[in-house]
Amino acid sequence: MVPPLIERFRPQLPVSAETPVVTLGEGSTPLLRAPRLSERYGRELWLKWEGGNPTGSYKDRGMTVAVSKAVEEGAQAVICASTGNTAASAAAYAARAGIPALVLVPVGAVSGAKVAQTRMLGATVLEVRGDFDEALSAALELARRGTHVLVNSLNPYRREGQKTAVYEIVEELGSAPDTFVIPYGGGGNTSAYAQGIRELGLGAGIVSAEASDRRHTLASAIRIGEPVHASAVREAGAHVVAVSDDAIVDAWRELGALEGVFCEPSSAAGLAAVAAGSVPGERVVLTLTGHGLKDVATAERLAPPPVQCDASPDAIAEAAG
Ligand code: AN7
Repeated sequence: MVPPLIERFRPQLPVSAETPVVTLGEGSTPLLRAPRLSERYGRELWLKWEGGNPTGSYKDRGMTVAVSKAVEEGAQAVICASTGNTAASAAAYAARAGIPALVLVPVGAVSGAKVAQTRMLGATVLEVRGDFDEALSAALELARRGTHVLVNSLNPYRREGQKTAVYEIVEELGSAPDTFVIPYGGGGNTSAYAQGIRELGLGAGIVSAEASDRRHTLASAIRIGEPVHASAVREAGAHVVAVSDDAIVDAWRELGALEGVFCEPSSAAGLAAVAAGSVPGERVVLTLTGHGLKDVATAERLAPPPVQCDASPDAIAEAAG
């Protein structure tokens, strides 16, 4: 079994022998060569497949640290506002720790699969009449009242856990890539990658790919109007690239059909930035932040439809072209 993230990176994390390790076997995710995409875009592309985490997204890296520290510090419950993935991750790690999770999602704006996942994991899910930014403000205020520990990326332990993706990539490649490319929603992951790069003393750059229509993008995970970490993203020196929904969908299909990796639409924003010619560097790692099964409804809507035919070999051979 791969070691829990906290054990693998113990010296690099703010944990002690007293910290209870709340784990589901996160981290140590695949780093995949992308031969066909490399050919198409004329550089060496790698995919860091974060859909391989226990709840299907990179959030688990930060959540194992945030919930372990919350339990160490005596938390009775955790709270978050979420576009879906933080919700599922918080619910899973809270259940693992035996404490309740309160999850606020903007009503009607989150993938149904993520809400179902979060409900199955035993969290209390409140659909807030408002957008993500308003839900986050409410979560912050409730955390300030002291009843719940906030496990959004404003919790500094989240960044500590998430920076470990950079450690894994560099360890596996044997050196730093020229560029790390990640989607940009609130910017917590950009600031985590910047911290990893700083700690390892690397010269690598970051490209953060955001939706050009932040408030209405079909990539619901990054449907965030006001990124809370915008100033950290600026200070990190990340190169912010805006990509359209059409470009995201094209990139999303390419990742599936050309490399066999079914991610969620938001995760394809980085490849869309590559396709737009906005990513410098010869060796480039694209982090695919979440699994495609996280947003089945969008796949059902946009994937090539199946063709119906009779159950005879001739009819099937003909229909298959
Ligand atoms: C798949 O779950 O904000 O720039 O509440 O789920 O660190 O915000 C999710 C964000 C990229 C953006 N890819 O990362 C939430 C939430 C996926 C995501 C992002 C998210 P940040």
